[in-house]
Amino acid sequence: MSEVSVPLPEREKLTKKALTADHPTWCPGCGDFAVLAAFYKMLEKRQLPHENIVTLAGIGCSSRFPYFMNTHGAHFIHGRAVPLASGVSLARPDLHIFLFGGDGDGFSIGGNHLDHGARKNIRMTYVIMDNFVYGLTKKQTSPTSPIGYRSKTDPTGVIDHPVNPIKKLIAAGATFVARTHATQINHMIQIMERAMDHDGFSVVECLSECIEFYPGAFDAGNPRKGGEFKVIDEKKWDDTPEDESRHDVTNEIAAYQLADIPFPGLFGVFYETDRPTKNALEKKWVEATRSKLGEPSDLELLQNTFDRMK
Ligand SMILES: Cc1ncc(C[n+]2csc(CCOP(=O)(O)OP(=O)(O)O)c2C)c(N)n1
Ligand code: SF4
Ligand SMILES: [Mg+2]
Repeated sequence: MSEVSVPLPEREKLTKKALTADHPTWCPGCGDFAVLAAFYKMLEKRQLPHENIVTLAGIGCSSRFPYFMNTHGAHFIHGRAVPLASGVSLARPDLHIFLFGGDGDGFSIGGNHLDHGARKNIRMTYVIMDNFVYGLTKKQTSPTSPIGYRSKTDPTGVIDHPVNPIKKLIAAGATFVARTHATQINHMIQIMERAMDHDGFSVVECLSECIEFYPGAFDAGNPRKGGEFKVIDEKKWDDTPEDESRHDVTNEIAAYQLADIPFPGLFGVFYETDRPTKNALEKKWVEATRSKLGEPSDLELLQNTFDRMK
């Protein structure tokens, strides 16, 4: 009998409309709207298979992100987006895993998970929407709140030294570390795209203003508000004398030095390196073990495990 080939239906174009779920519930003027808009635009540009996109988050205003995306997704436990994403990424390497969340979610309660996801270099793209405050719970000090900021937990002004997200992420072992600003839409798209293309744990700190509890926090990095948006001048490797002074993104020490420039600092890619992902290492190990055992099926492996417990 001859085989009948059934033509696959034409794939529909991935549009903002197709990607949109609920209408965002953020306060009017919140920087998070722009991050969402940049993400829509990046996905429209790249036309990833719709069914392969996963959007995950912890808890916070920024972490409401997955509600507004018509993709696979979950709004998970506060600070636990990285462990959840690690499981999804390792089990389904064919999917694009995107994480969105806040400075509190990422650097406070989730700080330890962030460190371990980074050092294991598990493939995912994490956008930390940093507003220097806990927005959802109405104005507590966050790990990135600057000294002097008056919050409900520091009514006389913050006295604790804030986290430097870029230095923390590089030290933790993240293999792609970048910074952008929610008022710079093209820069956000460009950086998210590069982060997505990186094979490993990629993190983007995106300054995203909380208009309600920290208005004006990032004006110093916004030219429309009299600030300056200074982009990292990356090496082009073009053998020109001016290239000497440009930033080599693989140079960890140079990346720390750039990250030490006082606020509003620089924007762009600080650090990028190639290191085997846990996804690749684990795959190799699983394949070697399967081969040693005579290529059992998943069911046989499960059955053997249960049999050993008897
Ligand atoms: C285990 C646990 N502790 C505390 C909270 C309360 N809580 C919810 S969101 C949040 C912080 C949110 O701040 P951030 O991550 O910066 O997000 P933003 O709202 O600023 O976007 C806190 C403390 C919680 N939901 N669960
Ligand atoms: S409280 Fe702040 S972070 Fe939360 S939605 Fe409103 S403006 Fe955005
Ligand atoms: Mg916050």
